[in-house]
Amino acid sequence: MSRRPKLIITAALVGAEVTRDQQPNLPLTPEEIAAEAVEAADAGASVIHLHVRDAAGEPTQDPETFGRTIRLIRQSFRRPALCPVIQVSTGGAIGMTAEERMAPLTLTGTARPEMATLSAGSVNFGDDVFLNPPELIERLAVGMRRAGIKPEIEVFDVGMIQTGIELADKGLVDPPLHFDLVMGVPGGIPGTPKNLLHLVESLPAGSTWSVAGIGRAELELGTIAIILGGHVRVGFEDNIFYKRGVLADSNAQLAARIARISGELGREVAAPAEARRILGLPGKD
Ligand code: KMH
Ligand code: ZN
Repeated sequence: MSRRPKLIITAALVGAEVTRDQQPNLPLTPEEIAAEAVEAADAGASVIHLHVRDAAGEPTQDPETFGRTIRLIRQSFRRPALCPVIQVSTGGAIGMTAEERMAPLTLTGTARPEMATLSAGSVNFGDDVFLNPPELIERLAVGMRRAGIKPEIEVFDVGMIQTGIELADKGLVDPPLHFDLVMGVPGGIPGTPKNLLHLVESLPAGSTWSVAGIGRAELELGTIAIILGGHVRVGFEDNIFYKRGVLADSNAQLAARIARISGELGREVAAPAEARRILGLPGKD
């Protein structure tokens, strides 16, 4: 038990699918997203999984909007080391082109992300299909490698772990690999404890992982991940409720609950500098 690393909490603040009608506290503008990121960080989040929206509140991969949001987040911290790891989405929204999805990888300077998501396969996504053909996966991996951005390999079903391993075998992704086990998407692997154990046992040795349980699986699987020594993603992208029938007040409220449970289970929460160490990212001053 004592060998468990500190817990990395990732806050997935906004996503691409959730609307204000469903969750009135959903942050949409760069200012709102940045404020939500700061609050989530105060509650224990050391990684921010970032999507952005356009002026109409629709998902966009516009690099300027990403850049503005990232700078606003970073400016809110006294020192870069205190700012959470910024992880941009290259999943974007269903139907986006490869070019749109690649766009946040072009950010440089103070807007350069440290991580990006890399979805490792296609999956039915409710009534839609989230398309990730092999050529696109490799293109995204190469783009991240060139930009020095660490991929978080998004796993929506068990075969996608093998795809991540093959990317590493081809030299397109550098070990140690980091996986995010997204569980409970309608069409993907169901969010059950048994399935989580199967995914974790299927990971290559030496990798790090987090779980992103959709809906009520967020709390249940997050708690199991704390016990197993994994890491946890929370936030409105995956779950808008605090409990059955009760909407969450904020992403920070969801992060704070996981931090609290982790503390009760004897596992400290990682600060951003510790998260960078655990994930093998370069440190910041
Ligand atoms: N919005 C989903 C279709 C990611 O961020 O990389 C894809 C997604 C995954 O959210
Ligand atoms: Zn996402």
